[in-house]
Amino acid sequence: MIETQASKLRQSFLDDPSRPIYHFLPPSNWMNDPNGLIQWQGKYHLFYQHNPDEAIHRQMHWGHAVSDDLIHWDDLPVALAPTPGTLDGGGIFSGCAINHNGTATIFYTGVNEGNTAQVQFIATSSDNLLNTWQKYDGNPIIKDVPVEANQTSDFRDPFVWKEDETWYMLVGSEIAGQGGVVFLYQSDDAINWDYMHPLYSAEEDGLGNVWECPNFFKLDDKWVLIVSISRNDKTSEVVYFVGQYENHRFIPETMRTLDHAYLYAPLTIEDDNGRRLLWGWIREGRSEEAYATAGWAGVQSIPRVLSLDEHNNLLTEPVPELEAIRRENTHLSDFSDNDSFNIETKGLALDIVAQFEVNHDSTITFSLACSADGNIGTEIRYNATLQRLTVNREKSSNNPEDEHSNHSVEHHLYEGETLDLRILLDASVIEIIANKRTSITTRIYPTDFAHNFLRLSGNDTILKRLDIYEMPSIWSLETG
Ligand code: DQQ
Repeated sequence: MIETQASKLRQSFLDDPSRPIYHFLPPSNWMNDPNGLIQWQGKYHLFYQHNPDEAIHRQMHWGHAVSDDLIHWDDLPVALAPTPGTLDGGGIFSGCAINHNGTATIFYTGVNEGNTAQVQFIATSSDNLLNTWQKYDGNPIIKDVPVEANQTSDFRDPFVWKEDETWYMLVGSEIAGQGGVVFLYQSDDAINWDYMHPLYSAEEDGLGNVWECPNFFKLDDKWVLIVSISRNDKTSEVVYFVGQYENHRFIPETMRTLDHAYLYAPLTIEDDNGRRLLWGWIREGRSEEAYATAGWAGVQSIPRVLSLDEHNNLLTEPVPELEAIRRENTHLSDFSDNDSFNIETKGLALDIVAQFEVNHDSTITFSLACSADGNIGTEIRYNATLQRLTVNREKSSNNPEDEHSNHSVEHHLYEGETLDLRILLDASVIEIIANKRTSITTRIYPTDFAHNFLRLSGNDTILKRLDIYEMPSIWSLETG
């Protein structure tokens, strides 16, 4: 019944050219952060910040979907809804899930109706599909913001892990006048929690006001702290620190940006194969009016496998499971030319894998989603002289209300390295990952598109490999 309703809703958006077909998004309405990721009895469960009634960020619930392969998802009923008149009456904000001695347990932030307090809640499920959840009678399990925060309104997004027999929790917050912080708690039973101290905090301005959605985990022989930085000027950024963890204090060695555009509030889990997987919310780049009218907003990234290199770079790669759904392939290798190569494809759903040998004056440009008259198109360009990767969205659509700003970041190649690009284009979504370490995830809203092009220029710029796969819809829907 629920599934039928969900597929009817999905069906109703089939003619919307901006709606992705191989990325996860809810049947309709609003979605933001991934929540409560857990592999339970072999199946991957994705919960997500969701407004089931409209396509705007209001009255947050946890939506729910389940998958066997990380790519195809079945919609399940909304997992958690606010209880009016209680401390989560204003919304169920972000959090995580754990296996607590065989019981699936969710940790989330409850927001009261006046939106003046954020407190930590738990809920448990006793059915195998995690369809139904019971909020714990003794909620909230953590009510007061540590005094040193010097503020009482921002305190959210619990992230829980186990070391030996002890549970630890991070909660994102702000130390007023100083900046973002992640507070550390410990517990023997995952219900009663003792505050310890900040695991880490911003030591200077510029690292944001509130740190949201913390993640903390060991990767190889280092520890990684990911925080989503929210600034009072409404800008935001996801950063990761790599360092050491001693005596329950984090000592960072490096800090870098995880994504240079729209990917926000990521959440990670370790799956049964021991892989650390990351999902991130890809926000909209069109006006609130446009997405509220469209009836849907927000997309999840394709889950990415994380690893570290010897330079403390956090490497991200779309899960290999994505490769199993690839369709027609255009393959080209050892092509070096100053001309442009026209990539003929039927739609706007592509997985592109490209490798180039570059020289000091090489320029490599993909022009995607171009209209037949050439007036519309989005350029992804690597300039080897400047060592910069740029996404030019000035002509991405002809709607001035859409965001048209460019993203431009340094991308240095190490000695002897080729330029390796992975580009996932899916209607309005573009995920670009260069050499696994520079990520630009953005949105475009063309309504008129016919071609894609690749152009190489400069001496000795060589295309080593280009594979362009057309991608199918992950939903079984009937097309007109
Ligand atoms: N989104 C949630 C919060 C989180 C923010 C609310 C990050 O829990 O801090 O929808 O996007």
